[in-house]
Amino acid sequence: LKMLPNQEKEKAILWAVLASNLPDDKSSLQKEFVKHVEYTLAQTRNEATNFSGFQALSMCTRDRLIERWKDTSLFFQQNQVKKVNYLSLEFLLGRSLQNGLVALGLDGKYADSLMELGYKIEDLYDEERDAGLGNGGLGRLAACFMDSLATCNLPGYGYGLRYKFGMFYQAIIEGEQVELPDYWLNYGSPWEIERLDVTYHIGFCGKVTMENGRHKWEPSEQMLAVAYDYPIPGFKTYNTVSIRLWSSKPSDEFNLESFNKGDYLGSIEEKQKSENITAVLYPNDNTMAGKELRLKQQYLFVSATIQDIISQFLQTGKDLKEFSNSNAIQLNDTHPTLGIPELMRILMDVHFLTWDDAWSITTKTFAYTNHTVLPEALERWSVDLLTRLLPRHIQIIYEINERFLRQVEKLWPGDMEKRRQLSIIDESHGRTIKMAFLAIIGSQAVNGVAELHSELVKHSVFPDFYSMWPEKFQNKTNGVTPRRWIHQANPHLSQLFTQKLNSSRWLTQLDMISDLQRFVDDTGFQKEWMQIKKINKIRLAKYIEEHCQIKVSADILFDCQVKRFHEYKRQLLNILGVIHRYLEMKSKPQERKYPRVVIFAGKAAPGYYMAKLIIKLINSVANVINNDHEVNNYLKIVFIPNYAVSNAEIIIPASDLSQHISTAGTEASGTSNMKFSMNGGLIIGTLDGANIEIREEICKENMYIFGAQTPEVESIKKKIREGTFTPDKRWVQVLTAIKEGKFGNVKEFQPIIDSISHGNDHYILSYDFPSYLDIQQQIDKDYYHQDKSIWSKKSIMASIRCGKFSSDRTIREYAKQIWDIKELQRPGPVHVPQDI
Ligand code: 4GP
Repeated sequence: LKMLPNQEKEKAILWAVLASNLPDDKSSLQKEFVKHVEYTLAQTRNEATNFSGFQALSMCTRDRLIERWKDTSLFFQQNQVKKVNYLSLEFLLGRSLQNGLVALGLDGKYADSLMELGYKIEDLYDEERDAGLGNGGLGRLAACFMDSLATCNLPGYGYGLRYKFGMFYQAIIEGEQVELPDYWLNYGSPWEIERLDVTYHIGFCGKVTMENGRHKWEPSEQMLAVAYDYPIPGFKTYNTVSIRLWSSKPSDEFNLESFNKGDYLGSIEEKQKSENITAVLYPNDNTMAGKELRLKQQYLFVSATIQDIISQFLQTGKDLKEFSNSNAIQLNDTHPTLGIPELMRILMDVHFLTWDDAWSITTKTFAYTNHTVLPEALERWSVDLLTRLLPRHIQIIYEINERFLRQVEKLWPGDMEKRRQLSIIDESHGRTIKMAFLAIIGSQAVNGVAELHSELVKHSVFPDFYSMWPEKFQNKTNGVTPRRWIHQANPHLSQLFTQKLNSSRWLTQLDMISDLQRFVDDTGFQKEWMQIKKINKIRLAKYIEEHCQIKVSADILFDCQVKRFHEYKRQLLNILGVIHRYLEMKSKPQERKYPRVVIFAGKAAPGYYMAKLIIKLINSVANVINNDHEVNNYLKIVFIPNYAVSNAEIIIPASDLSQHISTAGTEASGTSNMKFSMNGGLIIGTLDGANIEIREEICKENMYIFGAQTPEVESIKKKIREGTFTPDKRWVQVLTAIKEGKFGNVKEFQPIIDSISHGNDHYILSYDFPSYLDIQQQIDKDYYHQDKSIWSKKSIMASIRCGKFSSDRTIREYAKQIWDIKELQRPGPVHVPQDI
């Protein structure tokens, strides 16, 4: 300031005073709130509902977040830090109000202030609709990462798409999944800041010409991408970052052809089509949807994002050759891989860099995270489609491939088979582009999301790439944010941690909770621990009664399997186990002694026939068991509809046991396993994904492991295929019960039976079934042991040894080992010094 001329100095001071420090005494909080009700919503006290209360409180919160966010961005700019740009087609954010208030440290104050105005803050929280801009694990991981970036004071921004229709709403009608559109933006989102000043042109189709020896792409379709910013607050820090989501809009350009034809309405229709591009989230998890619109989404996304990153970079006045010293770009799976040829195109065709310079920048900038080994999820796009939509990009991809294959030739001279296997272009069934290959070739780092998965990525999925570039391959075990998944979801547990540790620092240093191990044998502590579990179970029982009209007792074991429906996740194994339990209880009354409620929740992709049929089977079995008066005090089955972030926050803290039972080697990591464990829910699981690392941390006696291990799976499959494996008789009994029609229409469930009989059982359910049942028996005995401390101790250990699974740990590893970015904390609000 001292350097500025007087007039400028005065202006700067005035701005600083006006812009900083919203007061947070009770009366100011109330004033702000009422002001938003009156002036933003144009409502009076009498009109204001809980929903308006939610809107007004969100706007109060948002004002404060914006202040922090702008200060943080400016601070990062001034310090010229390197930042990460996290590109993800999914951000499963859930609700933001409570999270925002907690981060501001204002949740308690606002609760009091609003109470006086006649509102209960929890009721306002409940008015918020989930932002469901993601399918499952991958999208929720991105949301946890944003929370951790902000909290760890790391310079980073998320980029994504602003879908008008998020993840569909799942209703269960007559036992079947019905998908209803999620019009989440109909009531507006209080969190978004529309940036009409931040728009980019996006082109499609057209032709490529040469001009002065350079390529020039003249797209025949044009549209705009408009930015919407969502502030993401850090916890216990002033730092606030953001996610920038793009929305497609028609551009102002005229289409002269339709104008000439006098086709006015036709030209409007054309323009309208561009709005559709970001209209809907594709509801597929772990599978690719090969639709043209999806490819357009991907390109619009990366084009707007790369243009934005470059434009911000150029504002610093630096030379483009410095680009990768200022920016890292992380690809959350292959969905944003077109960013690689897009950066190449812009560097070469717009900024006239040579191929070598552009390639050197690109490959220093990008890094790729793989989230699945399932072949059906590995993206491939048809060469024809790409050639039509993105004629310049296909040229660049060919060139990348040519140059890469020359390297292959050097390493494996004359080996045509290697060349064929490693080519980005797959010629085997129609010509397709293997996006993962492009991502690996264009990236400086490639990582899996749990140790086992990263090993599979190296040795089974991309072995030749690993042998070419072993140094590129890394592991980054996933994590989850304890702010949402403990503090917000389980307030009583959070309080207990804070009270016993004498500090709330554990919320940003989760490792600290392992100190609580000194209480593990303390019966007072155990009681308190189990009391909290009970409170959470009562809350869930209430939710179940409201949403499923089923009464469950909070005194019995709550067993949850909540996740996307997929054959590899084996919800089918679970329900077959339930049928076995039921048959036992029916035929042997003495077996009616270990009561349990088995809870399912999760969505199936609308086009995934088997997954939907498994949902139907679960509901049919539930219908029979829940209505069987002989056993229904001992066994209940509940299917909670519309699994989403907000009801996960109720389900997870209430579980005694949760199931993570994928076929070994199929679940890349899993993240709900971490959430359940942190909240004191024991895991029944296979040695798959992050289960393995959880077991290492919490010790094997605190986890129920069963089933085949990854190296055995192939030979087991072979035996099953060849008919040399004989299943257990309990397996045969269960299948017979279904075939006899005990659970509804036999014909209807025949495809399920077929999928696990006649040598078909691809996910080896029949093999793992006996060990699954055996370990379930052990669980019953442990849970209902007369020595209650047996279970309490396991539950405590499962939670307090989970420090490793904070996403803060994960994000710091990415920051250090992949992105090379440094923590930088923005000091709190600047008080304007008196002497200026
Ligand atoms: C998921 C994986 O299935 C899950 O194991 C992992 O925890 C999660 O990503 C985050 O890394 N994959 C997907 C997907 O959601 O669509 O591939």
